[in-house]
Amino acid sequence: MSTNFLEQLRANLGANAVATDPTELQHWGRDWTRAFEPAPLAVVWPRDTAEVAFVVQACSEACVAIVPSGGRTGLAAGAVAARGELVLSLDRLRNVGPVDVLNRSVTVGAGVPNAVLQEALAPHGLWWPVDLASKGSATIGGNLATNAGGLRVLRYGHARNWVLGLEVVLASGEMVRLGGALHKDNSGYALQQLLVGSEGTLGVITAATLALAPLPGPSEVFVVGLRDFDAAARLFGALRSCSVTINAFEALTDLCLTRVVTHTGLPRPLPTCAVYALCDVENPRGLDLAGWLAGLGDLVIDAVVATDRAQAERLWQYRERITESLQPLRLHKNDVAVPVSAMAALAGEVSKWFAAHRPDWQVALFGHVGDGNLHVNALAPQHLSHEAWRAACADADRALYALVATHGGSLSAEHGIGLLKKPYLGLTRDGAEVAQMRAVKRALDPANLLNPGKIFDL
Ligand code: 2HG
Ligand code: ZN
Repeated sequence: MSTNFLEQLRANLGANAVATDPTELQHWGRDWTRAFEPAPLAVVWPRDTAEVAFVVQACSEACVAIVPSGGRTGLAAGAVAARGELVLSLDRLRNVGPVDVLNRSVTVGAGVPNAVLQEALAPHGLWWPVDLASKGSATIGGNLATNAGGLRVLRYGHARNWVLGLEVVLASGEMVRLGGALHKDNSGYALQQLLVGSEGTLGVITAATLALAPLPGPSEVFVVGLRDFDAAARLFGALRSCSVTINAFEALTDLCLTRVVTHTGLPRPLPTCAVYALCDVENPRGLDLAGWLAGLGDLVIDAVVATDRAQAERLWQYRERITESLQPLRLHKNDVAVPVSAMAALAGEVSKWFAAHRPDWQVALFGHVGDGNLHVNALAPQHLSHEAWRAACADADRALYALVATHGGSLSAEHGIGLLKKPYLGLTRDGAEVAQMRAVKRALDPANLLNPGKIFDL
């Protein structure tokens, strides 16, 4: 069957639109997650929405499962094809439509990389305010399918706040438009929002009409050395009551900073502290930030305020480059959310748990303090075998999610569930809620062909 099926795809899309070469399968069958071995049937690169619809319809007729694929920078194995699925890459859907400056909107293909979109918008004084460290590779389709967050959620919210309409190919192969270019539309359900964050399980996003924001004004960036996450939360509270607009408020432990310094060769920005906060603010009333920080007494151990754009960009690198600096190591990631007011307590409890139960592990804590989003990256000790490490991580995950649940939190703030977090979804989502999710999935994809086995099993 699969030979005929692939021949049919080749005959209709062209031989160079379908690959079965093992190297290609390895490359395209996975995202940034390394916990699963890719094993796709093939990879296909349709050129437009009509070709996507053709592929989905062919899959529906042949009962071949599909993994929709964007820039594959995901961290929850949402774009991993480990069970003979067809990888449907949206890479060739790179059209950027005319920018409607008055409506502040643009329609773009799913395969447009985030950074390419921002370059196209900049001459109009606009941007799409979803700002990710992985923006060079991450695509708009992937950003929407995973409801990407990133470094400016505190000010602008998640990707879902910035989508007006979607063009989607449903499991049947039918193409539908959900929403349009309207900033106000209360005529029935906002189905485009159901697709956002659905991790490719409800439909294949082929294009999106995005809402745009004016390019941010000049900002000031500073890094502050602190005692702990509690001090970071207090600093955040103090900054919130000043005359500045906070674009981002991030925190990282010294292990993160040390890894970035080792990996990038950048000099340390400050003498060693336990925790650092990186703050990016618009300062329209010209508050003297260095003076304000000095006035905070022993809350602030040390601080550096960038004096020009180049230094501001350098300071940002200590935060933006954490993931790439940790990536070469054997590590296990978590991405949890609690109310902002519980963030410091959670960070303290997590550190204590690891100190008591995994004293020989190094744990890199960082995250978006202003969003209550803590990233927990545990580094594998050399001596542990792969199996022992995975088992120890699974136990640590349960302990972490139990702590998160006591604060009314979520086991994924922004990376999604994919395959990686699927076993734990019920720990922070109510059973009745997950049952409703399954009902939606069955209604839109009755044969379970779109990214099956991601988020939950049917
Ligand atoms: C970030 O905040 C990303 O930089 C990645 O969400 C987090 O690597 C991680 O764990
Ligand atoms: Zn993050």
